[in-house]
Amino acid sequence: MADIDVDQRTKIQPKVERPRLYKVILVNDDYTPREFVVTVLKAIFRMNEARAHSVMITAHTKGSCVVAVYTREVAEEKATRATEAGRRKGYPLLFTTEPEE
Ligand code: TYC
Repeated sequence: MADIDVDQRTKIQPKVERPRLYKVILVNDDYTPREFVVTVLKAIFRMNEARAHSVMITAHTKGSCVVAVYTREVAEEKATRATEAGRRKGYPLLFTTEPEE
């Protein structure tokens, strides 16, 4: 067991990378009712009415808006659930994800 002479006082500190985070982005369209967008933001992203309304209006006026930032799995799961909520009602509502810089 004494093959390798390792100095026990030398602590190797491997660099621990933080998991990359992903933005969920709300994309504007001309058909989904504003109130429905607000309802989805409240239900899936746990926003209050004022915050959900503000995010919806930003997407409406600028074309898109960052909703929140999560680990990749959570971001993709929430974006998919939110997009499907619109699809079930026949709306083209779209949430996408993209990695943070
Ligand atoms: N533009 C839509 C309308 O005027 C409302 C809307 C806002 C839709 C934001 C999608 O991401 C969106 N009814």
